[in-house]
Amino acid sequence: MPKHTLYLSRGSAPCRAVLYHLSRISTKSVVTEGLFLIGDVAKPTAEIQIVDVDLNGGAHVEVLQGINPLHCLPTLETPFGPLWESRAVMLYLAELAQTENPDAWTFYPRKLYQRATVNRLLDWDQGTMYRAIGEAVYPLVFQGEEPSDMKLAALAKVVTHLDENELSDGRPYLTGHDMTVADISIAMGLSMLRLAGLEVDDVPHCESWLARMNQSPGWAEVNAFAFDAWVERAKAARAAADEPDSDEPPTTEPPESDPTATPTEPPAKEPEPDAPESPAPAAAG
Ligand SMILES: N[C@@H](CCC(=O)N[C@@H](CS)C(=O)NCC(=O)O)C(=O)O
Repeated sequence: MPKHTLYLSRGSAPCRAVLYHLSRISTKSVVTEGLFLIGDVAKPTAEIQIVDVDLNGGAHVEVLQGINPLHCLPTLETPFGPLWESRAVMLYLAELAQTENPDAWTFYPRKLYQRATVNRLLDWDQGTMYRAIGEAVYPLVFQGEEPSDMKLAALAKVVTHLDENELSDGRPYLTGHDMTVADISIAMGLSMLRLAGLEVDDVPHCESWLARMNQSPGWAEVNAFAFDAWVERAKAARAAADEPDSDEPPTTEPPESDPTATPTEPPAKEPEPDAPESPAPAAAG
């Protein structure tokens, strides 16, 4: 049986996207223990084992560095070689599961135009949407730097695009009736706004879609593992910084002893701003 190892940090949005997708396409998944089976439970065709990496120089970081020259998470070790970039990992896992699990087709549809639309949304997410989120959220969470009006405007623009152009006909999911990897990747990215206490106003379709995603089977479980606690710590740090006699910036430090702790530095690979003060490119219309 081909064995795979998925290296991740459970607070990170791209890692949570892969973990959630995996939990939905597996025939058996034990999210907390980090074991996933693809195919027949009695005779699985693939097994995926999760390894929690502490990017602050702790657990398994040297193993990761030996596998992935960029040492970014998530990284999937396959029997054929290593694979990284969360969206590519999700598509690999979708293909892996599809031969055995017909339900897995819905997450990466077979029909030509639907599949191309999922690819379009993932490209837009990687190049535009998550970049705008990261530029507004990461400096605030890690350095206590308030996002500039330009960054907030860029963030509002991408979320408004989703609301007005992708979801305004009331469709339950971005490509229609079924949840795909595009919904998972984009919604997990948007969850990062919770970390910074940021909201975008007047996006009712987007809000209903996000509420639907939040209520999906297993969504809360994946976020509960490390992300929800991180959100609470970030909230407490902001509240402490707002105290009248505090001059501390509201940054958050996950406890060092937490093996699933989220990195205390902004991710090196995502977002990748060209220039600190330039807004994300205009959202695709
Ligand atoms: N575009 C990548 C981004 C991956 C990324 O930036 N991961 C962060 C964790 S959220 C990371 O590994 N940062 C540490 C590093 O790059 O060394 C993806 O979607 O997988």
